[in-house]
Amino acid sequence: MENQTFAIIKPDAVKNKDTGLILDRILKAGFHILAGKLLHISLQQAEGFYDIHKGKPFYDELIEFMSSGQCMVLALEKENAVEEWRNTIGATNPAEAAEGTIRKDFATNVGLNAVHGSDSNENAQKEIAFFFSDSELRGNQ
Ligand code: IDP
Ligand code: MG
Repeated sequence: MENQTFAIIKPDAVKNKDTGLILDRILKAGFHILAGKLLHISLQQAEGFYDIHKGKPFYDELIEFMSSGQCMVLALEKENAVEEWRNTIGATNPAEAAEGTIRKDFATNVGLNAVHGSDSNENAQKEIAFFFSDSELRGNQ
């Protein structure tokens, strides 16, 4: 589906009490929140979710960070959602993120970078299915 993407408000942002401000950015940017919940994922879940990064130098640090505290997972809807959300969050490294992006305003560094965004429609669907059940994704229908 081209109108859906998957987002995470990462543990750094939740700890910093930025959840509300980031949800506000999401809504003001025109996304509809189809589903969302606060979770504290296990190391094993983080490994499964970030399987594509296995072997990279930052992998161990990444999965430890992602399982270090609560995060908020979100299924978002908007036309051209994947690209729109990537534009809203900005570059992976906040030092390179454009003005007004979520990472520019809330991230600490390239690892602790406040939010996740899917990189393709295919991965968006996989990531949504990783965290949400059918009933959680039913919305108002
Ligand atoms: P993305 O989140 O912008 O799609 P990816 O390259 O897919 O970036 O990396 C996934 C996550 O891994 C990043 O969001 C960040 O938390 C972490 N990460 C990426 N590159 C580095 C790095 O060089 N050092 C530490 N952590 C990194
Ligand atoms: Mg990525």
